Amino acid sequence: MQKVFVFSFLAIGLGLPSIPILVSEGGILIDHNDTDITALSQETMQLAKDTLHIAYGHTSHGSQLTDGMTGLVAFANGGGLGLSLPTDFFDWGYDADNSGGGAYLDLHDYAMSGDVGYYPQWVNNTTNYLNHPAHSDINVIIWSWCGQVSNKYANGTLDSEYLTPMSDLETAYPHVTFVYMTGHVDHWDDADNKGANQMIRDYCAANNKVLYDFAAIESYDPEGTFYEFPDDNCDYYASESGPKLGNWADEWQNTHTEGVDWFNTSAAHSRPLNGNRKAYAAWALWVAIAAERLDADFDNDGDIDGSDFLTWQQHYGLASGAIHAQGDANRDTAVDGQDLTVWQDTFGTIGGSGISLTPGMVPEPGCLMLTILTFLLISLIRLDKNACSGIK
Ligand SMILES: [Ca+2]
Ligand SMILES: [Ca+2]
Ligand SMILES: [Ca+2]
Ligand SMILES: [Ca+2]
Repeated sequence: MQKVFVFSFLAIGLGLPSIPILVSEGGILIDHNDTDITALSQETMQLAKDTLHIAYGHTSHGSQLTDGMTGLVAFANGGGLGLSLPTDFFDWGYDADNSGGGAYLDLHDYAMSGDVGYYPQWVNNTTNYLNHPAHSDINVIIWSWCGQVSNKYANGTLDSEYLTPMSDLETAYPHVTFVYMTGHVDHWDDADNKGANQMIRDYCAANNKVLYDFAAIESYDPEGTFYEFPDDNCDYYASESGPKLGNWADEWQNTHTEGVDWFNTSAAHSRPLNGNRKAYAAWALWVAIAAERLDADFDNDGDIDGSDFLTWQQHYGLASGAIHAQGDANRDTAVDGQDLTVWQDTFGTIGGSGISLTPGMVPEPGCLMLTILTFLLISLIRLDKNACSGIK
């Protein structure tokens, strides 16, 4: 095993991956600016399929993401938006035993009953789910709102029944990425709805959280036009109490070609185009999470260098219970060759985001070679130790 590992390390190329820059200091924001599915590379989407195991709890509004993701499969197969990917590339489903091997995105839909509006049920459902041995592979938890976000804001419980419990779960399950969401837009309770969603945005920005901004996605049409007073079905109004002016999704769909520019899909309480955009943003979310989870900046000082390598080396061989700061780059709770691959692929980059250093900042090739030689020496010593223990 050890020999195979050493040679496979030598076989690894030195090229940097082309991961899009969606990550900053551990935080991820997915909103209306992340609704161009053609901007996501096959390589980065495949990384999400290869590495993410997602559990999703939601009711009707939240199904816009998954229904849209289902419709996207055939739309892409038909070359919609000019997409040219392998057949069924966007396929997804619950891969209970992970035998799919990345052939489709492992997403357990309705994994936890109810939605995030029901406290403390959603917290208990999350812990019960994650504590079940059959779900030990789950590394992404995502919850959607129905319509309760405005009431919680009005009642002053949005923090105690949502933000704080989410943060507590992150502390309790450090190997899991938790996705925050804003609630759907609500023209009929405009002030509380805007207040609630802004409170969630501010909290996520201040604390480097992962946010899927559901409300922002339905406040803009595909041209980027902002609608200040929209409703969840894409109607837009002149003001909080003013007349209805139109429906941005219907208007866009009617001036564009179905099957080419957009696809028909179920989108609960809304229009197909809203479900399309929820699906595109969901894939941007999976890509960003997968990129962020592959992080070899173990000492969290903003770069990936020899110091991070030494961290990995010191904890190499931990088979379970490892944390990121011990060299677990892919957060599978083990420190092994896969983590070294992440370190090696992102060596000389800032924070694992795929942002390359400027030429003058790139470490000398000799520095990298020295590190590799150090690694080989360590490996040979380990080989020797293993051989001795094997003889005994
Ligand atoms: Ca699975
Ligand atoms: Ca570092
Ligand atoms: Ca450093
Ligand atoms: Ca690992």
